[in-house]
Parts: sequence; structure tokens; C-alpha cells
Amino acid sequence: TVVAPGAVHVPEWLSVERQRELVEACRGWARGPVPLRHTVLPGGGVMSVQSVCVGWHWQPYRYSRTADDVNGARVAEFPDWLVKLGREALVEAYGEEYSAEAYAPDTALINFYDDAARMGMHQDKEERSGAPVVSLSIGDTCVFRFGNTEDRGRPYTDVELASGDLFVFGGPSRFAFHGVPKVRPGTADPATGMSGGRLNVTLRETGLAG
Ligand code: MD3
Ligand code: FE
Repeated sequence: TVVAPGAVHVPEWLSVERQRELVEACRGWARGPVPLRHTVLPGGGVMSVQSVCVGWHWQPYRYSRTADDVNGARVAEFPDWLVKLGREALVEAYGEEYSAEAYAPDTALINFYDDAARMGMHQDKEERSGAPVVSLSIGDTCVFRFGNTEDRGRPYTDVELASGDLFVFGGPSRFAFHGVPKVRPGTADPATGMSGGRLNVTLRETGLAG
């Protein structure tokens, strides 16, 4: 389903088996070298979502190789299988004509939502690349709010993102405001390995070197 130009939602893209594999990989990254934690914002606010990064560490509002705001450790290497998964996702969303081999995601942001977690409306602007963002959802369903490129307010479209769903944000949608106003507790299939809460994995190109 094309939600806006460049924004494509593919429900139930990941099989339960692939969801379980991704959950296992995320469990590993959540243990370290940088632990899953609530990100603290420069103004002192604490995000309700818990996060961990792979490849590059996102700290508000820049990328680095080391988690200077957490434990100083260097983040885990970005594995080749995630690059392949990202390319596969773009072909699925945009079609075989899309030059997916040019896509070189080098960072993954892994977000864990408990029943109370939310993400306010924001833009992702730290990347020095206009390449698409690939989003994969596992576990509880959420309400995802996809907005406009001007501000946090209307117009926006609310979309339910369920376990296994793929969402790609490219072209004019890449710099749109978006957020997660609600998670629906108890909607997950335990066969995915998520017994409660929601996991979201986004793949991105930072456009950074080194
Ligand atoms: C649209 N995560 O990590 S995924 C984020 O479900 C983030 O955890 C949400 O927003 C989540 O920054 C939403 C969908 C998403 C991710 C990145 C985008 C949509 C996007 C970047 C640009 C435009
Ligand atoms: Fe975002």
C-alpha cells in the first residue's frame, strides 16, 4: 500500500521464522557491547522507548562509533545479512526496477516499546544521505502516525503496524514527521519470540565514513 509518495507499507512481509531470527539477533545486541537503555535527551528528558544501535550509535542528535552517552563502548558491527535484508525490502516495496544494490545501510536503530512507551512526532535528519529508511515491526501492533514535512501537526495519516510488517520511507517521505502514539498490548503472536511489547528495527544509510 502506497501511503504517500515514497512511503510504502507491506503488511506481513516477514515470516514468523524470520521475525524470530530478528528477535534473537536483537536480544544479542540488547546485551551489549552497548546495552538496551532509555535514551536521555540533552534537555534531561528520558525517552519512554528503549533503544540500541548497530553499526553507528545514535545519540541525540548525532551519530558516532562509540556510545559516549552510555558506556563508551564501540557499537556492534553492522552485519552483511542486514544489508541484504534492506535491499530485499526495497525491491519488495519499490519493485524489481529499483536499483537495490546501490543501497548500503550502515546503521540499525532498534527500538523496544513496552505497553506505556510512545514516540513523539519527529523528523530523522542526522543522516547525510537521502537513501530510504527500512522499518520492520515485530510483536505488539502499534498506531504509527505518518505526517507531513512542515510540522508535527496535521495533516497526518494513522496506520496500524503489526508484527511482520515492512514500511519503507524514501523520496519525499524520507524527511516527513512521524511518531508512535500508541501500542496495543497483548496483540503479539508469541511464536515470533516477542511475549510482550513491540520491537522496531530501522535500517538507514548514515552517509558517514570511518
Ligand atoms: C519516516 N521509529 O527510530 S519506524 C525512529 O516505530 C522511529 O520505532 C519509529 O521513528 C518506531 O526514528 C517509527 C518508521 C520510521 C522510521 C524512520 C523514518 C519512519 C520514518 C525516517 C523518515 C521518515
Ligand atoms: Fe524516526
